[in-house]
Amino acid sequence: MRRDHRPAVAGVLAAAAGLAVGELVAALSRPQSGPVVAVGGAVIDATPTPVKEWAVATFGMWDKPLLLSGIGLVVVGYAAAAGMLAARRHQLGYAAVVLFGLVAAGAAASRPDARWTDPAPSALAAVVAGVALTLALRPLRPPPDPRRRQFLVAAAAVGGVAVATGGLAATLRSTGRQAAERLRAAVRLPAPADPARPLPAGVGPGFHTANADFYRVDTALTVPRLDPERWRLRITGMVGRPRELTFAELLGRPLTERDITLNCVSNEVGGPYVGTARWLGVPVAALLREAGVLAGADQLITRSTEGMTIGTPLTTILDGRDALLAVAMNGEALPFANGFPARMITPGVYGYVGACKWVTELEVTTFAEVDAYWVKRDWAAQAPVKTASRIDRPAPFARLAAGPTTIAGVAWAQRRGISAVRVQIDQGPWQEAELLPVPSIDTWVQWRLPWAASPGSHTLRVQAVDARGDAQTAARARPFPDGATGWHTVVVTVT
Ligand SMILES: Nc1nc2c(c(=O)[nH]1)N[C@H]1C(S)=C(S)[C@@H](COP(=O)(O)O)O[C@H]1N2
Ligand SMILES: [Mo]
Repeated sequence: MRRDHRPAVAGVLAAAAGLAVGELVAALSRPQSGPVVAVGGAVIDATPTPVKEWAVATFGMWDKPLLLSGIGLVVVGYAAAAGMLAARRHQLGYAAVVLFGLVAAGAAASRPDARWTDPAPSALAAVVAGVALTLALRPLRPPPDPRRRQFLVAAAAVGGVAVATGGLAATLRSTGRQAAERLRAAVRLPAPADPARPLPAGVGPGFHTANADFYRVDTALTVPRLDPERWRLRITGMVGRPRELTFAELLGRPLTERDITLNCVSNEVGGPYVGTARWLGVPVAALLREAGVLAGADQLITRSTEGMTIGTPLTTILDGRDALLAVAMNGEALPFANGFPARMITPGVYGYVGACKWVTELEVTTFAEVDAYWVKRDWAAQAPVKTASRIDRPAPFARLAAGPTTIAGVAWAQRRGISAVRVQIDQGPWQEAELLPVPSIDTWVQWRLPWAASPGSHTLRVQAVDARGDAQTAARARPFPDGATGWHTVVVTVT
């Protein structure tokens, strides 16, 4: 007998209809409470650190779309199985649907920023999927119906509901995004009370990373799009005067503007997770001093709207460096992906210990009391940036013509500064590269070295020295737990 695929199809269509209704209700209320995003967020938080590290290293910025596709595949397989079960043993099939609803609702309820209503879209999705499954399977009940038509009609009806509802949910989401973009575009940035130094003459192109090219690393499956009118910043914990600020109050304070390089601890040697921007923001030290930090406190936990916690040593923020609660990046309000309306920027430490995006709370506390998100996952609590350098030109495995050319790249050691960059070609002597001028020790340094390229395969190696005279170590280390080390090496072919 030919195998009957109709129950499996019914299961998949019913799941699609259920999820579409769940996502529609979420789009109307709280987009992040949708079943798919809730489950994805829970998967990200529960993924063991080595797996997460591997995913970021292997897929880069594609990690989130791939995770969502993976969840989609699992749902399709599960729904097909539930459909086949339901066709044979009713109760088992519906138990599978209920289990699915419970898992999604549980994921939504367990998100750090969950509200009590958040499981509702998932619960509704399960109810709709159950009803749709019943409708789609009814024509297949005994006695056997020789005509295929009834099943096709039922399947088309369920599928139609899924497509129409899913389309509506997607439209609502995009309308919401446009409304948010208008609010962001309406932000008027005040002039800085303490402007950045003009860039020194001779700074190369690409010193500032354009906002569109700036790397993005975070755990947020849906980018938070906060309304600046409703946004509040709370200063809490071990302070004498807890307080709450509006966005307008934040913008009304004296603002500082600085060029600062930000990099991710997950960056491999030679990797792309580093960028330099001109940030405008409120000095965090001033905010904390006004609030009155109590004796014994040693950590600032910055908390974001979607539940991230980032822990920064208080000494780091209060030692005179330009730790900013930034509201602008390269002359415009922060892009949503980079933390609108406000984010931390702490020169000299990796992003996961000093650069919380979508910030809503500054909590003064102790390291003994609170482990931040990544510290709970075994990354180091203290993570000053390690001295690093990268060859950008020629690109790895480039083919270039013999003759005079330039080897160029960047090097960084925020808070210490870079005093020298050396390049080695094959087994030759280390050669001193030219350093282009920089505005401060908190940014990367662009470097270049002329090279008379001869035909053949060549290995280029780079090494930086920080301004204290400490050379970048050759020892290869993975990013976990406190940042990669090793010399960036590039192989090129000259013809
Ligand atoms: N809310 C929130 N803030 C966050 C993160 C996050 O996952 N959520 N990731 C941090 C990490 S690991 C880095 S490296 C920087 C990256 O900032 P960017 O995406 O603007 O480049 O943001 C930090 N701030
Ligand atoms: Mo990071």
